[in-house]
Amino acid sequence: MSRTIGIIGLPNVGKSTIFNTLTDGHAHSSNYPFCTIEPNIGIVPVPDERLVKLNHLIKPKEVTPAAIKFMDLAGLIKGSSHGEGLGNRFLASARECDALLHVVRCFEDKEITHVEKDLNPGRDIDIINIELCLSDLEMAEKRLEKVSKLAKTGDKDASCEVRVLEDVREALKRGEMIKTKELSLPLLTLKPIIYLANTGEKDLDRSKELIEKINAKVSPGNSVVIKVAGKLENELKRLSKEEGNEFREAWAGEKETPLHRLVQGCYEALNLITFYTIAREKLSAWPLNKGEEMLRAAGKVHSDMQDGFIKAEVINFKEFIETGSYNLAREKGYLKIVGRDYAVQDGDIVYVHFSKRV
Ligand SMILES: Nc1nc2c(ncn2[C@@H]2O[C@H](COP(=O)(O)OP(=O)(O)OP(=O)(O)O)[C@@H](O)[C@H]2O)c(=O)[nH]1
Ligand SMILES: [Mg+2]
Repeated sequence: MSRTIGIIGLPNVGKSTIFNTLTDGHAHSSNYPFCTIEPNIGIVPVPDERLVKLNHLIKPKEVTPAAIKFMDLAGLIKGSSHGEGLGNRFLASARECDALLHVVRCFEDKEITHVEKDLNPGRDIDIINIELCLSDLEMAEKRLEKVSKLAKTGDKDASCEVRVLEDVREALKRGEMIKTKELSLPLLTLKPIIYLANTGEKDLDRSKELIEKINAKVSPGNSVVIKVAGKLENELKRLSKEEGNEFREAWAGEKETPLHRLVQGCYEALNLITFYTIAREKLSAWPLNKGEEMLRAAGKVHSDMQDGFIKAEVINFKEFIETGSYNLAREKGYLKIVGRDYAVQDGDIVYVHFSKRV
């Protein structure tokens, strides 16, 4: 199952431009606030060097990389949480996402309208975060009203939820992003956020200065900040992949594509690892939450594997590559037989034994 990343930010900050860079898509992008109305959706394969190496070694008939889904949403403005602009529709789509990619304008261009007039990434972030908080506050209050009634009838679970919701309400009123894991509400402020500085194509020093402003805003350990020169990246698509990579490295000292860096950021923010399966000449990569057990991993591949799980064979990518073949790795004692509770590690190559129920 691919994870969905919702692209949010003020109007005209380059969300659709970034979406097109990431997905090779053709979302409409222009100097016109609220240019995007309906969400654009793009599913892209996750760049994965380990998968490339495994493919070289094993030469399967088919290779299936993990996928990630990007949703390019309408711009948010002050008051969106109360229905200004395209507010409510946008917020409903954002709630469906696993993480939010918050695009912040860091490019100077007198020709492109800034809805808040001047370039100020810190202020822009605050505007969006306040809207997220206000929208969540409305949701939390509605829920609180409902569970409070239940709590009055003596329902213990409802009483606990009331206490959690009251704390959440106070935090949201202070404009804080929520970090409690005890709620099942799809709060926007609970979602991991990746900040993307959409930097200009001209002045690198000025871009650095603006990115510093974003770094100062986000709490360390909580969010990931990456920078992408959106317009420039779209222009690089006209070059060959190699030429584009050379240009990017010479210009910004970056070896990896924006998609590559962003996916790394998303995996970090969502706490994801990758495991691999090789079965019936098919090599596949799968995302999994860090710490999840083998039984869950088996279920991601097929529900039959979960229901009839017996045991799994595991070799880690590093050991597989070191020996160069499954059989040699097995001879060297790298193959482990594990049970359903084994915590799957990043890079594990997994073969599940299961009995088919009839
Ligand atoms: N100079 C410059 N212009 C950019 C950059 N990124 C985007 N633009 C321009 O800014 C305008 C708005 O870009 P979009 O990608 O449509 O912005 P958006 O955030 O999707 O806008 P809405 O959908 O209206 O909310 C377009 O004319 C882009 O070409 C950039 O890095 N540099
Ligand atoms: Mg747009």
